[in-house]
This record gives sequence, structure tokens and C-alpha cells, in this order.
Amino acid sequence: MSEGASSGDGSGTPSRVIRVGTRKSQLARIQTDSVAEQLKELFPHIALEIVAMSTLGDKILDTALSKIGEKSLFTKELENALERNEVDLVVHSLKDLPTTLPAGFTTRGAGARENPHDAVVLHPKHVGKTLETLPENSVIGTSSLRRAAQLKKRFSHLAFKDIRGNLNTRLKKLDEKDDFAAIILAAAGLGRMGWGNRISQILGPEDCMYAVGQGALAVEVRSRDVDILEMVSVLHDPETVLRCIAERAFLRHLEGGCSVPVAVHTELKNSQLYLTGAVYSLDGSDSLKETMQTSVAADDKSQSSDAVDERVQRVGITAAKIPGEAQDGAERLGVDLAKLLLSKGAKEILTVARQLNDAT
Ligand code: DPM
Repeated sequence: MSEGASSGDGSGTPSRVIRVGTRKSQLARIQTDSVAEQLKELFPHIALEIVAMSTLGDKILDTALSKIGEKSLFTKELENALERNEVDLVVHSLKDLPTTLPAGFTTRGAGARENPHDAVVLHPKHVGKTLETLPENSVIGTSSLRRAAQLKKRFSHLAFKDIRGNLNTRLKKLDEKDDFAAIILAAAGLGRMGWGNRISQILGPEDCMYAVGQGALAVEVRSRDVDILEMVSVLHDPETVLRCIAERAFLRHLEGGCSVPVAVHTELKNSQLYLTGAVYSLDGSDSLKETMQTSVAADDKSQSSDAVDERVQRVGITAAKIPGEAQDGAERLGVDLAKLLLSKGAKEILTVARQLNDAT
């Protein structure tokens, strides 16, 4: 099927039709279309075809994400399609991509990260309020353990309840019923859907740190598909890649995932990469938070892309054209911060959180 994968025009780009896999949700379609648009602009002569499919995560809409216990909830069916050669690349929210990819797949960062913070969307009757000023016992909808743990501690006058479904469903549940005073969603997803005007508050790190990879997109391809890999590498944003490598290395070393409350905050300033990472008990009463930094100054521009590719299997994201040393530094930063938190008891906090979550 992929026999046509030649570079017939001599430009180094594939001349075949490139099939782009996506989930069927509106958000997934928008994300996929934006990556497809970028590729079209960079490679005007390629033909792209979008193939939409449902994933387990789209089908189980009534169960909290954290309860399903399937790490590749949103990615497995798409990876199967990649494996079977039914699609050639798949666009994901990096946050939904497990930190360990199955053998044979490679991901590449796609574009600059958007606002990584969480946002508050209020029921119309509360417009003008903030989490702080919402009435006592107001119900906040989120099924993210990470969001609930941080916000329960900080806003103890509020109550938290699971809400599931895609973004359209959640906004409908918020607006058309009286069950929730507000819901918490990623600002990036809201922005992509064109609902930025519904954001009444962006939560800074003092209120709620974000999830690993939040706001960034990634493209997953078959590792052996060198020409497609080469093509999508053009989409890289170095700052996004370095921050996300550090965050994902941190999560991976902690053995965290969707089912435990882990949060991060990263910044890149003057070639210094700063990573703050935290773990929480389910009610937020117990927590550990630390910050570390490392230099990611670029000084080995001669890095060969083969050496970079070895890194792919470690945290499931990498980039050609970004110095391998900087990527190594970012990865080490994530691992070192995880080690520091583990030495202070992070494992115990996460184990209790996991057991409690499984039991309720
Ligand atoms: C993951 C979580 C959620 C998604 C858990 C978390 C939110 C689940 C919920 C791992 N994936 O954040 O602590 O609220 O019940 C998801 C969204 C996006 C990617 C939607 C959202 C869009 C933003 C982005 C679901 N995955 O978080 O509001 O690209 O980061």
C-alpha cells in the first residue's frame, strides 16, 4: 500500500497521498485540520486525506477518564490504523499520548504550544464571578483528578463533581442544566473550538498547575516511515519540544498518568529550562512540589538525526534539528525532579491516590 512512497519530484517529500488519522470529535478534527493546513502550506504539492475514527475514549462517555485505567484511551485505535497502513500520520493532543509509545511508532511535536493553563467556564447565571467569589458549596464540574486535587485544597468552599463527554457535551451540560456552577477545561481546547469568549478566568500556577503536555499537539507516525518523519519535523517549535520532553520525562519516571494527580509548570528563559512538578493526594491535603532548572544552551549543532532518533522511545517525543544535548538536558531535568519527589515520598502519595480512586 505504501509502495508509492517515493520522492518522485526530487524534493525529498513523498509524492503519495498522505492519509491523516483523527478522532471524530470536533476538537480532534480542528486540531487535525490545523496540522494538515500547516503541512499543505509547507508542502503545497502533497495530497492529504483525512480519515476520522472513534476511539475507546470517545465511546465510554459516562465513565470518568481516571477510572477507565486504559492509558492509551484516545490513541490505541488510531495506532492500530497506523500499524495496518490505513493512515500515515495521526494528530494527537500531546497530553493524551502515553509517555511510552508502542515499538514502531514515533511522535514529533507539531507547532508551538498554546496556552497550557486551565480555564474556568461559568454557568451564565454566575458571570462576573471567580472561583473565589462563587457561593459556598457551588458545584464545579471536572473529572480531572489533578484539577480537583489542587482546587479542593485552595477553594475549600466549593464542591467537585465528575463531568464527562466531549467539550460540546460539557458546555451543554453546564448551560442547559443547573447541576454545575462552573466547569474547568484546558484554555487551549476552548480556544481551538472558538469558545475563548466563555473563559472567565485563567488559572495560574498558584491556583492550578497544568497537565504534562497540555496545550501542545503531536504527530504520531510509523518509525520506519523516514520521509514522513522528515516532513513533519518541519513543524517543530524548539521551546515546546524542550518543555514537553522535561514534563514527559518527569511523568514517566514517576509512573504517573491520567489516573493520578500530577501537575507541572515549565518555563524557558535565557537558555534555562525551569520545571516545577507536583503530586497530590485526591483531596489535595497532602502534596509535594519542587522546582529544578537546567541549562539548555545550544552548543552542538552538528547533532546527527540518527542520534536524536534513539531518544524517541524514551519519552515518546523528540525532534530533529534541536540539539541533542539540549534534549538530553531536558529529559535529565524531568527524571531528576521525579527522583527528588520520589525521595520525599511521592510514590506513597500516588499509591494512596490510585487505590482510593480505584475504590470509589
Ligand atoms: C487528560 C486529562 C483530560 C484530558 C486529565 C487532566 C481532562 C479530563 C477531564 C490526560 N486528557 O488534564 O488532568 O477534564 O475530565 C483533553 C483535553 C484536551 C486534550 C480537554 C481538556 C485539550 C487541550 C490540550 C482531555 N485532552 O483538558 O479540557 O490540547 O491540552
